[in-house]
Amino acid sequence: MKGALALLITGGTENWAPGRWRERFTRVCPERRVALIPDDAIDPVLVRYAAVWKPKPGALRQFPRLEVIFNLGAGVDAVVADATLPDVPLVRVAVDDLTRRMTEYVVMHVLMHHRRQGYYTGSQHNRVWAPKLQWAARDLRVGVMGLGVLGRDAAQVLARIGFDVAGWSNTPKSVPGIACYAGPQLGEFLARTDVLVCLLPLTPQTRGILNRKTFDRLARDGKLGGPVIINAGRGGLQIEDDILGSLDDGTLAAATLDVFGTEPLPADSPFWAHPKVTLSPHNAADTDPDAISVYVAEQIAAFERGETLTNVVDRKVGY
Ligand code: NDP
Ligand code: OXD
Repeated sequence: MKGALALLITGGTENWAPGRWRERFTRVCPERRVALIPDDAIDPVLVRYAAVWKPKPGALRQFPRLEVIFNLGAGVDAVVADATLPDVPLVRVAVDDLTRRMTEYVVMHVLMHHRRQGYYTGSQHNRVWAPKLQWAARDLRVGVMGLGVLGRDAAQVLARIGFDVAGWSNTPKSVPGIACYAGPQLGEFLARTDVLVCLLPLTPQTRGILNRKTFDRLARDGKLGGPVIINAGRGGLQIEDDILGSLDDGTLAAATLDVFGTEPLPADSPFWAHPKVTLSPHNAADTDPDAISVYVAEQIAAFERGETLTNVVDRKVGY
């Protein structure tokens, strides 16, 4: 029997129901023991691989012969925050299935702002036939923070639709059709942005980057009557009081938020009923057990053949 795979999944949502993941992994790894921790009893010495989503801090220390940790999502902030994380390669998710789901979300919300769908939904509700002048996609400047696996695809699809798209990353990039900015060019990037899409990872450098100072630097001469933000990265990237204050004083015209500092979003959060906020419950891009279990099984098989793991996280930079 090959090295065992331990699943440590804390989710609390339908998508992260642990039994669902155990069923998929058992199917795609027929030659190895798959144990859902803590439900299934297993000798910890047999465990060589762990597939995790928000594991409890310290939980991976119980496996003395662990060789690889697979994070079942793209963002690893919750895992790298654990100072006791075993010093073995940490692999994150980067698969087409997840990328396409995120691009759908970003494109849908950019289009909703661009085509003023909130206004037309209100008009329908009030039985009002009052079309407004519609500008072209090329007249809207979209700026994507993070030109990684997800940001790059979303930026390219937005550009294909016709938007005037720029991206900002840590290191300089060249992406066809996208105006690329990096590091200290943040100010220039923000100054030409009407819709700011955030697809950054949460690291010590990016924490709180969606703050009032950032919003103040966005373009104010765009078609939407003020800049708009869309955050589908992590809640820790945003200063929530700054978003609310900026919406209320007109610094921001609207916000689409998929992620929050506290999730689930508390029932008394002002975001729920804010007229300028569109929100979703951290499901911009659901992690699909079918696609991801196959991705992990293939990586383990490659690793056991002596090949290099892909999408290994740089623990020093945190993504
Ligand atoms: P990647 O690691 O592929 O890309 C991250 C990008 O951010 C890179 O372009 C990187 O720059 C850039 N970046 C990182 N730090 C900085 C910085 N300090 N300044 C400027 N740019 C920076 O990640 P993914 O695209 O795969 O995922 C992005 C995030 O999306 C995840 O970390 C996760 O938090 C979130 N996510 C949210 C989901 C949801 O449902 N809401 C679902 C999936 C992911 P460089 O290329 O130069 O390194
Ligand atoms: C992820 C997520 O990081 O679902 O993959 O948030």
